[in-house]
Amino acid sequence: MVLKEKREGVLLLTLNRPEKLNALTGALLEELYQALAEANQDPGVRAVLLTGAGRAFSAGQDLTEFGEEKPDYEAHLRRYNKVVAAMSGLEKPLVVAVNGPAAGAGMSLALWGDVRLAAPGATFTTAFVRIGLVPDSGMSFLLPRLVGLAKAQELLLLSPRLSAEEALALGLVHKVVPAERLMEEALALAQTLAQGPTRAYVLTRKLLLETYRLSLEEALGLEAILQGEAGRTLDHEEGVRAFREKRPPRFQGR
Ligand code: LHQ
Repeated sequence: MVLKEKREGVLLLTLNRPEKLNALTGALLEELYQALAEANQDPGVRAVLLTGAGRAFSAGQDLTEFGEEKPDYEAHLRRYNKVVAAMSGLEKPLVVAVNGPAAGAGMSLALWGDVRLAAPGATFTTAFVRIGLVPDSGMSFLLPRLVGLAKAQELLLLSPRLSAEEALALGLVHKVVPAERLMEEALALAQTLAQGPTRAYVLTRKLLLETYRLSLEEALGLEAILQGEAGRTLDHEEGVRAFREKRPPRFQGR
């Protein structure tokens, strides 16, 4: 259900239920969580790339998963929240290649990418209210931060289906890439990040996510703490040395 492939420092994860538009089930979420946990453990993995198999990225929760035995959604969301915690706290940079429709929690997962590319055929719809639900998987947290409150209200309450170009204009994705080049370009980008100062990328994500709950004073304090941490990495030493020696740096992710 989640294909895993290592390619030169990048772990490529592919949501693989193409016949169901990669709709999310408890089992798929668990596999995704395990794959992210493995990425954290594996020093050979310096960046992660997430995409979907077939014509969709992910249609969100598989609406046929439960039948008559519908679980308590509050309990079911623990499975989602575990994945979101693993993505937002991933110790490697995360690139997402949105190859097709992303809906509901599928859209939420896409937005957790540090860098998000999309094919022209990608579409984005929050979908939750269409079936009488509220945003989840971090969508209520991330969407207003990415697009502002007014646009988030529109996207969540009216659930339009945005094209890749509209998503680009809103900042939901960073770049639209022709479909036939999407994976090539996403992989090249992930490999570039994989060769970079990956600790600094991850600490930067942490700072950006924290800004929303910190006062200026606290944010300055956290910057100092994390700069202290970054300043103790070999990558910082190497970056400065390479700058002095006028050569490209060789970062190791530590
Ligand atoms: C699907 C799905 C799907 C199953 C399309 N499941 N079959 C919720 C509940 C509880 C707790 C946890 O959190 C959540 C979070 C959520 O994610 S709620 C939101 C769930 N997702 C949706 O409501 C999205 C529903 N799907 C769509 O809006 C569209 O299908 C999208 C935009 C994904 C794709 O549109 P199209 O490209 O036009 O494809 P389609 O609509 O024709 O769908 C193709 C097939 O896929 C179709 O089946 P069929 O047998 O008719 O070919 C759909 O029924 C099936 N499918 N989404 N989530």
